[in-house]
Amino acid sequence: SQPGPGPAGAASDDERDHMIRRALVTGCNGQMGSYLCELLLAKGYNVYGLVRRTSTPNLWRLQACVAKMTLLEADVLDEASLRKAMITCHPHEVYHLASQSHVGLSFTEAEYTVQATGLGAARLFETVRRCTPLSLGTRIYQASSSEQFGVNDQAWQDEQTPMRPVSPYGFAKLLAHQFAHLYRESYGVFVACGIAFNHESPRRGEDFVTRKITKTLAAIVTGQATTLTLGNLAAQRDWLHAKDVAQGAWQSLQAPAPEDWVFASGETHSVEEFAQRAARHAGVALATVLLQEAHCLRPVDIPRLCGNATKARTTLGWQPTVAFDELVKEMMDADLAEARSRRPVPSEGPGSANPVPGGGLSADVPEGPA
Ligand code: GDR
Repeated sequence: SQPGPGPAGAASDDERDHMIRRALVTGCNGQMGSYLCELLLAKGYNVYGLVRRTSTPNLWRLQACVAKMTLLEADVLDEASLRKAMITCHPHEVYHLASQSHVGLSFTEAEYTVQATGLGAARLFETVRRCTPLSLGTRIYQASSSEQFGVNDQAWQDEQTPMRPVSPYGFAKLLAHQFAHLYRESYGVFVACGIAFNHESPRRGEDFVTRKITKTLAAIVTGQATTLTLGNLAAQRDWLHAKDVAQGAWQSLQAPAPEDWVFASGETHSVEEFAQRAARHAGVALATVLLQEAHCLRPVDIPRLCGNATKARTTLGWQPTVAFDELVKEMMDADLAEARSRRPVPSEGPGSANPVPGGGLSADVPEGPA
């Protein structure tokens, strides 16, 4: 636990700086942010989480750790708020995860995506450069994305693969990635870029395809939905567990120099394959519930992504710990458990002793943008 500033023998600020490292996590309440905060707390860091003020609190993913960390309110679109957060915590390590992270949505909110995901990162790097003491040598992790590669005909993608994104989200992430290189090369700031392939878990947002599949199948099993509506079933993605990417992010900031790192499983599976495996695990005949609809298709979609993480494996000793099948099973099991706990209990007539807390789920799981 953290040494308190007692009167006698109390640690000076300097001594404390050496004992306890401070980490600032932007987007701490997102999927990867929550796993990263847990990991940093377990390693003894003083963890500060940056959250954007919203009218409805969105901290459910931080249940296990929010009491042990400090939340700071700031927005990557607002420089003054970032500056205030940076001066409050003077972090040794900054993990920049905050972003508009939905590829499908970026086609309809392109300008906002470039502002938040692209320029937001540049704003954060500049704030670190200006507001943290040079002696601290603050290190930054930039959450780069496999979406930056765009459509390419290579069997796999690594740190050297040319990036030709095809979505506004991909452009915005590439902009942030290039700003990271600029701060690294022009100002000597330690900015490592983790080029993460699709990372999933039971904490995944419900509009991403894996979680949409497991959540809807669970609703079908429990009689709360009848169909699963998807877009491009043929798209192939390299899926890994979000906690493995969190581990890679931390390792990339412990490396001797700031570099780019691919975090991927090295396997690729189609959306249809993910849905098949999840359905088999849930005991649903996929063909009887699956619908393909045009509104779930994107104007352009990358047909195939498969990462080569040899550099991270050999240099950092990083490796994914959760195989594809286990990932599907973990997500499916979590959604089945959640759906069963919410299943409306059959009414025994007026004054039933079994009211449904929160009213249960609506008839169909709402669909987000593809
Ligand atoms: P992606 O993830 O765009 O790869 O970006 P997503 O899960 O949204 O899509 C994966 C693939 O599934 C296809 N698809 C659908 N996608 C959604 N969301 N909804 C559908 O109904 C649907 N039907 C088919 C998509 O077309 C796509 O081919 C994710 C995000 O987490 C990014 O932030 C991150 O940077 C990258 O992964 C790596």
